[in-house]
Amino acid sequence: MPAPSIRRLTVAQAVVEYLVAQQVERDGQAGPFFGGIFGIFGHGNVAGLGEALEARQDRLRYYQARNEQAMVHLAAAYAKAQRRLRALVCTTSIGPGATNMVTGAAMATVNRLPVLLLPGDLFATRRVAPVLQQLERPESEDVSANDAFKPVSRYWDRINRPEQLLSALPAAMRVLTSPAETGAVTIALPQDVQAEAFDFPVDFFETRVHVVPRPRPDAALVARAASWLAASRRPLVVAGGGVLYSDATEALDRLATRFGLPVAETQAGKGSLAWDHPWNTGPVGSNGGLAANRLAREADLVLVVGTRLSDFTTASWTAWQAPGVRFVALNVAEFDAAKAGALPLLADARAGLDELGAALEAIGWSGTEGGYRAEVASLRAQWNAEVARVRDLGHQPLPSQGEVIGAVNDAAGPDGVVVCAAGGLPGDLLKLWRTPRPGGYHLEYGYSTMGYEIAGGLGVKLAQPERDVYVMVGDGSYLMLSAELATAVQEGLKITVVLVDNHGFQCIDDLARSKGEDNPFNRFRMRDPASGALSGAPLPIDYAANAASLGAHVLRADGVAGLRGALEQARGVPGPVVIVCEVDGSVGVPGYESWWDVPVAEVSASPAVEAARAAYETDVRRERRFR
Ligand SMILES: Cc1ncc(C[n+]2csc(CCOP(=O)(O)OP(=O)(O)O)c2C)c(N)n1
Ligand SMILES: [Mg+2]
Repeated sequence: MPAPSIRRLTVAQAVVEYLVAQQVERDGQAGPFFGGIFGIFGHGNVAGLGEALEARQDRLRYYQARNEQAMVHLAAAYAKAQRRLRALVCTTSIGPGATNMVTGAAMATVNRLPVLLLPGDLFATRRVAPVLQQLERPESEDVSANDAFKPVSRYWDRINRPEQLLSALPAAMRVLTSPAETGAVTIALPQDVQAEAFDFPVDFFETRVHVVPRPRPDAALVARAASWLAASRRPLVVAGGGVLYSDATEALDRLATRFGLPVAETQAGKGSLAWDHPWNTGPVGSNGGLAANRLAREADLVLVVGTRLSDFTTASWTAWQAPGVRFVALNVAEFDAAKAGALPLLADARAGLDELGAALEAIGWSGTEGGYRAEVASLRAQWNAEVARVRDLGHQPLPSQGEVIGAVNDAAGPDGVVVCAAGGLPGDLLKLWRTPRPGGYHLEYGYSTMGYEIAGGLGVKLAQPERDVYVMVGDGSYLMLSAELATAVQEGLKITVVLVDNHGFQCIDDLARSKGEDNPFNRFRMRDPASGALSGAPLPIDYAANAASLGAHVLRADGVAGLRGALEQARGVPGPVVIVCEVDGSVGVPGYESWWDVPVAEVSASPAVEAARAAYETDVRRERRFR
C-alpha cells in the first residue's frame, strides 16, 4: 500500500498548516518566515481560522489586538525590524474588521514591507445574503468590501474553492519574500469556504525554503557607473532603506571610506552609517541638514541606493541644481532604478555596492579630491555643531521638541531604537537623532500614518526583544490610535512611549501659517461659544490618566531635567511606560536651505495668502525634472 498522499483538512486548517511550513533563507541562513498571527475575531474568521489556530498554538502563536489597523502597523514594523526576512499574519472578521486593515495595507505596500492579511469574506455559496456587515452591490454579486484591498495590495486573491489555495498561497509567498515586489498580500477567505474540508495533497505542507537572492548588476552598466563616478568631482551617495534591508551597511562603509564619498541619509535609510562616521553628512531633502543639502545642490553625480526618491528626499525635486547632474540608481526594483533618468543598476544593494567598488578599483580610481574632502569635513563639523545647539536650547519654561529628542536619544544609548511616523517629530528626528547602530532609527515615513507609533513600537519589540524601544508620539497621533498599550500590557512588551504634548496638530498648524493661513483648525481648543470658533480654552485632556487606565506605568516629565529623570526611572519598569511631556510647540527646529512643494491658493482675499503664493511661484521654478 503506498503511503496516503492526501490530508483532509478544512481550508482554514490548510492555510495554517501551509504557513507554518514556510521558511526563508538568505546568505545561507534559514528560519521560519511567519513569527505569529495577530487577529480580532468575529463572524468571518471565528469558526474557521479560530478553530484552525487553536490546534496549532505550538507553531503559530495567536496574539490579540485592539484595532485591526494597528495590528497591521505592528506587523509591518516587525517585518521592517526583521529586514523583511520574517513577517506576521493578520486575521479579521468580514466588513469593518476587514476594511480597518486597508490603511495598514497601504502603509505596508508604500513602505515595501511584507504583511499577510487574511480578511474574512462573504459566503462563496451566497446561500445567505446579505449577511451581517455585507456591502451589497446591485450591479454585481462578485464584489465585497474586501475588493477595497486591491489597489493597496501587491497580491490579492479570494478563495472561493479549496483547491485555489494550491496556487494562491505559493503566489503569496513569492510576493512576500521578493525584495522587489513585497508589500501587503491579501487573501480574502469566504467564511463558508474556511470551514469546508478538502483532500489536500500532503506534499503541499512540506517545509518549503524560499531563498532571497542577491541579484548582481549588469557588468557593462557597473563599468559605466564606475567611469561616471571616476569622472565626477562632486559625487554624493544617498542611502535609502534598501541599504538596511540588504544588510549593506558595511559595504557602504567600505565604498565611502575607500573612495572618500559623502553619504546623505533618507528617513528609511538613516542609520546606514553611524552618525559620527566620517563620511556621514546627515539627512538630505525637505527635512535635510545643511551639510547634505549643500552637497546635494552642487553634486555632479548622485548615486542613490535603495530609495524610492520621495518628495521629502528630493526636496520636491529642488535638491539637485547643478547643470548636467547625473544619477546612478542602485535598486532591487526596476521601477525605482528607472527613476530620475538614472543609469539603472538593478541589483541587491550589498552586491551592487561591492561590484561598484571592484569596478572602481579595476580602473584605478583613487577617490575624490582633497579639496572636496576638506569641504565635506567642514560641512559635517558645522552640521554636527548645529545639531548640538538645537538639542540643547535651554528653552524655558517649557522645553522645545528638539531638546526632548536629545534627551530621549541620550537615554536610548547605543542599542536603543526610536520609533515614529507622523507629525512634526519625524522631520526633527531626521535632523537631530544620532543613530549609532543600524536599525536604531525606525520611521514609517512612506505613508506617514498617524497611529503607527505605539503599534509599530510593539512590532519592533516583538522582533528584537533585546533592544530598548522608545516610541515618540505626538498628542494627535496618540489620540488617534493608542489602544495597543493594552496589548503591550497583556504581552509584557516593554516599550517606553514619550508622548510629546503640544496641544494640537502642530506641524499642520505651522504649515498652514507658513502658507498665509490664520485659523485655529489645527489646535486642540474648545469651541468658543461667543465667537463660534475653535479658539477657546485648551482641551482638558489628561493623557497620563488615559495611559494609566490602559495599564501602562505613567510618568509625567517636568522640563528636560524631569524627562531625563523619568527616562531613568522607566528603565527599571518591566512593562510599558508612558512619559507625558509637554513642550512649547512654538519653538521649531529650523529648515536648512530646503523646500517642500505645497501649492498655495492662486486667488485669495487674504494678503498673507497672496504673499505666500508669490513666494511659492518663485520657489516652484527651482523644481527640476529628471526623466
Ligand atoms: C492617519 C493620518 N491622518 C492625517 C494625517 C495628516 N497629518 C500629518 S501630521 C498631523 C498632525 C499630527 O499631530 P501630532 O501627532 O500631535 O503631531 P504634531 O504635529 O503636533 O507634532 C496630521 C493631521 C496623517 N499623517 N495620518
Ligand atoms: Mg501635537
